[in-house]
Amino acid sequence: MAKTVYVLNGPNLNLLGIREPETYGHATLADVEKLCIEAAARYGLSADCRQSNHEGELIDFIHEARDKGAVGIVINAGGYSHTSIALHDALVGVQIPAVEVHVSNIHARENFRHHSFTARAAFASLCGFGIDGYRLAISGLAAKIGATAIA
Ligand code: CA2
Repeated sequence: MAKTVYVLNGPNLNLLGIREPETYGHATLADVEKLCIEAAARYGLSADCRQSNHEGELIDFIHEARDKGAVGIVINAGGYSHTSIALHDALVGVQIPAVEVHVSNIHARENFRHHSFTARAAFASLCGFGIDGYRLAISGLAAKIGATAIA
């Protein structure tokens, strides 16, 4: 059975492609999830994609990733990235290699977006690549865990 990467999207990311296209582009969350499934398949991995607007549910997904033996986590915790010590602690606690993604360049935006608690729990962070950041995150994660591209 294929090894699984959890792709977790946080609050308001269900609105991708519906509002604020100047910041987040026109692609929808469904487009992101399709891209992740295809990117993971390239490395013989499966992507289990979840979105929640609730901090506790995101923490439950992280714990579930450990319980199910997931080999990696790609996380865009949305606004919780900048506020949530609890999500940071969950990521540290499960000891699964994680990559943080932001669609926008958080460093070119308001000061309150410049710090990320979840980034501190990730081995790498990507921002500003639009939804392509998720594909890059999966490639980087695959390299980190030694999964090679299928010809
Ligand atoms: O750039 C990102 O991916 C963010 O994680 C998106 C979050 C924001 O709070 C972070 O600072 C950066 C916001 C989620 C998306 O919110 C939307 C709101 C309206 C329309 C589309 C998306």
